[in-house]
Amino acid sequence: MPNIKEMGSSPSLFFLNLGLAITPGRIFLSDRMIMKDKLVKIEEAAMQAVAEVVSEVELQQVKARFLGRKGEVTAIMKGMGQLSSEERPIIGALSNEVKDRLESAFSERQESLRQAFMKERLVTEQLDVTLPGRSQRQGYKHPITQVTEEVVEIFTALGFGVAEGPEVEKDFYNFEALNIPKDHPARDMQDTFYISEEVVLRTHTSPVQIRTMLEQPPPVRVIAPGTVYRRDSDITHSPMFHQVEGFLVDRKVTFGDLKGILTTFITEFFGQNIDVRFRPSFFPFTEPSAEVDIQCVICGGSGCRVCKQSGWLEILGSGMIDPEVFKSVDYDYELYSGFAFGMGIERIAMLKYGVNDLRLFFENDMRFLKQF
Ligand code: 2NL
Repeated sequence: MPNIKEMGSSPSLFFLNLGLAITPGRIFLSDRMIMKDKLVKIEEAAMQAVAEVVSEVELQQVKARFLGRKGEVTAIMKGMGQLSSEERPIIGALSNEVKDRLESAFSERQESLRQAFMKERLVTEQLDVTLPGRSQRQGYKHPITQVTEEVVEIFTALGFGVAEGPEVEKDFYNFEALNIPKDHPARDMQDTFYISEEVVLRTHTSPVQIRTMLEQPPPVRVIAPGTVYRRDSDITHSPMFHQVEGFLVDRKVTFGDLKGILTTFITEFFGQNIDVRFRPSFFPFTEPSAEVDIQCVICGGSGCRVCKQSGWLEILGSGMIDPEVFKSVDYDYELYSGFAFGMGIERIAMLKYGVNDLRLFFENDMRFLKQF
């Protein structure tokens, strides 16, 4: 911007339209000419900038640079107050023309950018609606979950409820209330994960049933599926595995009821034609106790490696609940009787599906898991 004040209040009065003034010793461009020249240059620069922008954002920046509040054209217009009254309308008209031309150049460019953008989108966002769909890989429930759910379904159909409880359990619920004496090998540090002297990782889901009996009076029939822990690890043992236990307490419950319920469960789970036998056994929490075998699902009973030539496979433990257990939960053992049973999910899953290595259930190899 020319310094107008330096040139006197109205120097251009003496100038010709040529825009040149001849004063002794110096040639001045008139203010008008300087302004006009500047406007021409600004317009040229703006037009070029408009032509060069490649996006609407850039265009807005260019617009701000020339027509914005602090823009170059705006500055000229603001500076007009200092022009003479003759010059002001001329420069004023000129700058308005420049401003109008720039504004239309901006909107034209804006429109052309927008159209170019839309054209590009039509190309880049092309969608072939005739392409075949991309198939989503199907997820599966883990076989242990599937088998647990199947067992739960069979027992709920027989009128059993389902109970759950903590995996970190007090010694009382896991051992003491189940008539497992202090010197019993199951309590050994070698066999049980101890959190503290009084707290263990549950070694079976029986503590859930103890908690159930402490909470509700007979009649009661409940199963307790869940994760359990034992310090054991080889081809047939995992330190973490799964169990379903169950029990039923009422008046006049007999060993016949136990046999009926468990035989029903086994034939539902393994098939109607399977042979079942009850074999005397011992558990601290049941008396009498029985282990339940099924005819070997591998050889059909003729004898093989899996059944160790016996023709039979052990699949669950059971028995009539020991009166000592009833004492711990304050059930009247003169009035009530009941049976209980427990089975390992991995074991019955292996037998049902012919899996020969327990560890396959914990390796999460999709080639194995996909087969269920
Ligand atoms: C097995 C044997 C069994 C039980 C679990 C039980 C629970 C209570 C009271 C009495 Cl609260 N008994 N449970 C009874 C007999 C056998 O499991 O071989 N499990 C894998």
